[in-house]
Amino acid sequence: MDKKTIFSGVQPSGILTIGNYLGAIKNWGAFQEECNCIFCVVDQHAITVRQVPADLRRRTYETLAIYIACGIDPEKSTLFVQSHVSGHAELAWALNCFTMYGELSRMTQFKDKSKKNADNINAGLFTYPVLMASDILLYQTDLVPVGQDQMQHIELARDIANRFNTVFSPTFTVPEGFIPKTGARVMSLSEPTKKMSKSDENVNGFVSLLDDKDTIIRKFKRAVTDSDTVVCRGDEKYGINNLMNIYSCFTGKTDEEIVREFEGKGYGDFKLAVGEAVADGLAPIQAEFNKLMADKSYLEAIMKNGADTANRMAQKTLSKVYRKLGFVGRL
Ligand code: ATP
Ligand code: LTN
Repeated sequence: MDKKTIFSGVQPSGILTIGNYLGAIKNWGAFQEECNCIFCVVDQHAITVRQVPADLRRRTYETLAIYIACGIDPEKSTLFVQSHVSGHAELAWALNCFTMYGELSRMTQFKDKSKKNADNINAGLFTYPVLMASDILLYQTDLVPVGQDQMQHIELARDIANRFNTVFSPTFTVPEGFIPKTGARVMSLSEPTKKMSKSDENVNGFVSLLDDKDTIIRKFKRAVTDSDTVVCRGDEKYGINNLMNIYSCFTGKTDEEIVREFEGKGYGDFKLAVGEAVADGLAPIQAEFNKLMADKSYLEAIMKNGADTANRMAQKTLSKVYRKLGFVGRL
């Protein structure tokens, strides 16, 4: 049987958080042995919100270095930068014409980001899910490992693929989302009913993969919790539920083990333990990241190689799409 194709990406819109790590990147590596894996730094998505150009450029390198530091092996997976493969934007235009205004209006991320960026509700922010569908469909992707918040976009990508396949003939593989059992939705430390986000203006809400140990421990100590004192889950104990999820992801411990470990102890001890577990878990990633960032030419070689491979795959789908649409092939 043919190998399954896996595609995913993260925007270089900030330093990646433990939410991006637990919800997405940490789960990518497991597919590398058996599947055709493609991981992209989606810089074209990032400009739907204003970026400082120099920061965007630096973060594109950083995001690639983080992928590798988190265990993505450039020898096994294709790693590249979205704007290096023009097929993404080209397919997005075609698929825009197969996506309905009403569908895009229902996207939760669009509604949230419109509220946050009320002075810049641009057309790119609105059609962002079409570019994401193009990223996925361009590679005939079977599986898309993402956090919970992206499932709505994947559903839309499926609808667009099915629509195109029905109007013409089977053209796109209809992709499925893959969500981890724990860590699919890491919440903000300062507002635990909100998703942790790398572009949150309150830096205490997120833990970045590059935060040092003292910062990590300080952020967990300040994490908002409830007025109870017992470390256990509860319907309204959003902060503690979140910390238990994070602790479990970094230590592999079950809920029962965590409850037993902190019996008779308070939230303070628990928060400190979570901070230490996260800092210890991130230390090897940070060491590897620093090594990679010191060798830009290595990162550039990976980008170049990845873009060549991705471009070959992308052109195959794109020419099929153009033919079906009735475009005269380039002479
Ligand atoms: P931004 O704040 O710029 O919107 P973000 O932090 O929400 O960014 P994205 O680049 O949009 O991150 O997401 C990259 C991947 O990380 C996606 O698969 C997404 O589902 C996952 N992800 C993002 N935030 C979380 C979170 N809090 N918990 C779990 N997964 C997450
Ligand atoms: N929209 C995603 C990032 C993203 C993505 C993708 C994820 C862009 N293209 C393709 C998976 C597959 C987000 O996390 N905001």
